[in-house]
Amino acid sequence: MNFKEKKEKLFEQHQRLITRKNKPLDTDNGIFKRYLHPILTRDHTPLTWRYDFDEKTNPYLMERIMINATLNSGAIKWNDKYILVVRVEGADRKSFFAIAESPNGVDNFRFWDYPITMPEDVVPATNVYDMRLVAHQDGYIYGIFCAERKDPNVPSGDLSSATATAGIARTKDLKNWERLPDLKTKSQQRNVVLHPEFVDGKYALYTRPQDGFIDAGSGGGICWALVDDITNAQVKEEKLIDQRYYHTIKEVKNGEGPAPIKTEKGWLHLAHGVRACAAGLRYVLYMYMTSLEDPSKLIACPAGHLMAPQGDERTGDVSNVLFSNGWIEDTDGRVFIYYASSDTRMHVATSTIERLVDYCMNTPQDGLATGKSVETLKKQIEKNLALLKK
Ligand code: M1P
Repeated sequence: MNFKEKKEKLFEQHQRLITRKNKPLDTDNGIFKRYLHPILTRDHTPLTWRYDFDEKTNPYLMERIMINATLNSGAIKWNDKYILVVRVEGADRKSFFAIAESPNGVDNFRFWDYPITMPEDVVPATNVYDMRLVAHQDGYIYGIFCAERKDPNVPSGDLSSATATAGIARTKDLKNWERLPDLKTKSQQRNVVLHPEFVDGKYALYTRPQDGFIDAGSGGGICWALVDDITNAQVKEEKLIDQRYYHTIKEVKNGEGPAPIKTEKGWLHLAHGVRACAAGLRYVLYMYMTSLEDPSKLIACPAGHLMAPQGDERTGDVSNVLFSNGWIEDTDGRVFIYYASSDTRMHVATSTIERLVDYCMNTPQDGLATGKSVETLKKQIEKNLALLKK
């Protein structure tokens, strides 16, 4: 094949992949539906990012800039399009943000020509990732993300100690981003999320205080903090709202997913929980609800996970991980849950507000001990056997 033929073949294959129709899987647990294909993989990224199409400088038509993964994406419905701000990770291990849009939320995701140019804070970050997109009451769309830097306080030979801070940026058109100063907090922070409404006239944040870059340690869980000024955001006090417990899916760590969705019954939250096992850390998705009157007050916490890695989702760069930082509530009540598997690729699952609220309010809580779990199970069996005998 000559250069021209090879190039045409590449474009044909790419077009076939990005226009592939997706369909819900047959399995249905009544809560959500998974889909057959991942919605974004590294192969979905534009060929113009990866290849130099000049035969003189690239006679072998090599991939000059390789992409490693497309993962943890923020989401928003904007101008009738389902928009993801994707964490794209290059082969060089640097993540950056790029927008992919779809006409229907489940397939035909296409990247915009250029990635986002994110302005730096005073100290430039080595890496940025996991943006949560929030259309705030103040009229801006905010993107809060993790800004990672080499820890300046370790000996020069230590090349793996890092610091995690919440980077804050805002936009009106998703193209031009204004970077605000990073969030100032006592501890390191990842998984910081902006609440979409003012609370007592202040900006409200979900935080996840950490003892170090990886270790959530004494942080306790997902917290809540009010901030006077988002252009110079400072957390003075954090209130624990979703606590971690021994021998649960969130024993080691948890973190807020996307910004919560407001429903008639309360704020609907999606989060990730982490536990340790012989295979390493296991990340699953779980839900909880907080009160409309006081969004920092827990009103429903179904036991266990909503979604755990399944089938091909189990393996990837960081295996046994589901992570979500984006979902979209549609005008007809459908909810598109965007999640990444094993830090490698993006998927969608669909549900509705009604189903997710029902799941949160009517799934038994975790009794935190095996005896309690058996009691809960027996009650359901007893009820069913009586019903089935009629
Ligand atoms: O590798 C799994 C996830 O680990 C981190 O999440 P957390 O801070 O909750 O441990 C993040 O680096 C995330 O991007 C990653 O998916």
